[in-house]
Amino acid sequence: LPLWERLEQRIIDGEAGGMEDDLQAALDDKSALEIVNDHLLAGMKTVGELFGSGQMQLPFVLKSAEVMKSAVAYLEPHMEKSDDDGKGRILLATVKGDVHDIGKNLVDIILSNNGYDVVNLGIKQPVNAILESAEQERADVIGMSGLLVKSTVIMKENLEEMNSRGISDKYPVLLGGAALTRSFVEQDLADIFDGEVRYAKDAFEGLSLMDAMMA
Ligand code: B1M
Repeated sequence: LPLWERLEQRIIDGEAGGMEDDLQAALDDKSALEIVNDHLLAGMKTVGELFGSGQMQLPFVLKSAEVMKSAVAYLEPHMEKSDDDGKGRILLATVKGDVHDIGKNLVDIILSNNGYDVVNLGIKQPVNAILESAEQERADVIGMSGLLVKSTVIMKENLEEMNSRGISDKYPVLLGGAALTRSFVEQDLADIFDGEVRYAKDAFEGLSLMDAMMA
């Protein structure tokens, strides 16, 4: 296979052997972020389709996810970093009951490389942990990620909890993850939330929304 297809196929096959050589060769022609966006994410998309249609079993999805993570870790030092610093602080978490963190960690990388302080709490974070850390870490924004449909319900509950604690005005909220839609966030959730809640379809929209929220 040609290099670009091979990168994608290695993610689909969960095949780590030879990946670093291919990534290194790819860096001759494309930026690290282009490699992630144009090729590695395409592989993960196929994995999701195969899994969703019953053609791939969970342990193989896990292998693909591990190869994806190590590829991103390999590319990370090659990613462009701005000289900006101290633009604001975001607390990032995958919500309760959800283990998916590849997207959240990409958001972490993009924001960190572009001048934001990121406190990454990790996966399966209950609302109490998120809100307590936001307070302790003096976060400017709370970012929640979730990929399961049930995570969209959890996000709604978390916003309601912020309302009832009277802290919705204190923290603008950024939401992302494949199970969300723009209209669910910008209409349904915006309707029930007393503060500002925004939807980011990808890490780059997350960055521009952070820039807008911190302006
Ligand atoms: Co899971 N999984 N999974 N999985 N998995 C999905 C999400 C699923 C859609 C697959 C499918 O059926 N086609 C499906 C959910 C269905 C649903 O809820 N209706 C699913 C399922 C069912 C499950 C399990 C329940 C399976 C089981 O156990 N039977 C289980 C759930 C466990 C749990 O959470 N409690 C499970 C487990 C796993 C693995 C552990 C094997 C692995 C995760 C490994 C890991 O993350 N460490 C995994 C994977 C890899 C996937 C798919 C295939 C790929 C996800 C991914 O990493 N994509 C996924 C299929 C899919 O998403 N279509 C699937 C790449 C990543 C970069 O994209 O996270 O969307 P994403 O992030 C994007 C944007 O959404 C955005 O930026 C990123 C790009 O720039 N973004 C943000 C994300 N968060 C953001 C936050 C922001 C801003 C932007 O601001 C705060």
